[in-house]
Amino acid sequence: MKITKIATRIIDLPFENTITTAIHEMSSVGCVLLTIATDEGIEGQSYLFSLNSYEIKVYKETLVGLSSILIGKDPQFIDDILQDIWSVIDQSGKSNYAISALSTIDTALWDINGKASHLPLHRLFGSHRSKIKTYASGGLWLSQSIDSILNEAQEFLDQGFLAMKVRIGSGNLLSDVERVKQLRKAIGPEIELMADVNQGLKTDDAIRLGKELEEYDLFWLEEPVAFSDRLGHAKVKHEINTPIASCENEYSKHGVIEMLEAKACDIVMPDLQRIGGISLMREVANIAKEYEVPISTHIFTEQSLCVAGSVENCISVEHMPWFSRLFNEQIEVINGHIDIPERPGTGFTFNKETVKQCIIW
Ligand code: SMN
Ligand code: MG
Repeated sequence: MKITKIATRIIDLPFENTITTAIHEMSSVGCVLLTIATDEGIEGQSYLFSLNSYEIKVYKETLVGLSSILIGKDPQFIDDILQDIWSVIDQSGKSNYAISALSTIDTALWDINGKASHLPLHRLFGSHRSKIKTYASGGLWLSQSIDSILNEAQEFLDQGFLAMKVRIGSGNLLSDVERVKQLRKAIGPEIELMADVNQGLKTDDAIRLGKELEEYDLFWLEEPVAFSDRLGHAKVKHEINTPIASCENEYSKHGVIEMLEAKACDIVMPDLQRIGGISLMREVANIAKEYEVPISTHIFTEQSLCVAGSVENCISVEHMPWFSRLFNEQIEVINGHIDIPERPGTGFTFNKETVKQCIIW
């Protein structure tokens, strides 16, 4: 098999409302879609996204540039191809754009390999489970009022979720605690509740907040301080009884290893686009396993399911509905779980209508 053609398109998926976290303000996600075509008619598909519009063309050009390495190569020699890309990236200093492009190529190559073997990727890798726990993450934003998050929490329960994540880290301790307190009261003790600080606090304030939140039995407290502050994470973890989740902002396995060595988190949250695609997400899961630390995948719900289905220590996938209209196949949440798709490759293919409606370049 030979790779014959690379196609990229930029689309923008608008949100109904502008939403915020401690550090983000978002009204849409810009995506670069990648399709890798082969002489056997098998196509691999994947995407990357940007939370702001000004970077999206940088991502696209980086992806186009690095993808040109693929032309004429056999996609089944996936490791060799990735090594070629790594050697280019290594020389130019491993920018986050380049790693995102590599990640996207990796995922599309695995998609081809799954389809060529007529296997869903979790079966190609070796299956660990046929369904995985998920939690509602497309809501409970910092920009919403308490009434609005309480209504949304009820909607999540009605949709079949048994876990959900609220954004805090506003800088106002009382208001953060009130959000969690009201939510816990509304959803009851059985539903898992996580809170994401999105790096919004300094260590002492994060410890203070974490202690105040202990009585609301959070399943985890996420990114309490700057992602690169290993020591700060470790101090918060040491001082509070709630597990700490982090690593969504790590662009290499070495960053994750540093976090694990520093005993800085209890749950590793690899992000498909940042960590190096399916290959590196699986590798990082296995590294975390050596430290007896579980993973929970970050955003990229659809395309992370094959990892969740094939590594032993994955406890959940984040349910982020932003990209669902991009795909022909839809995820269903049943009793708080998602079935790992049994379709070949990643199991998700781009919906032509959505692409046509949302294309910007
Ligand atoms: C998050 C990251 C990026 C955009 C929105 C929300 C958040 C998460 O950190 O973990 O979902
Ligand atoms: Mg987060």
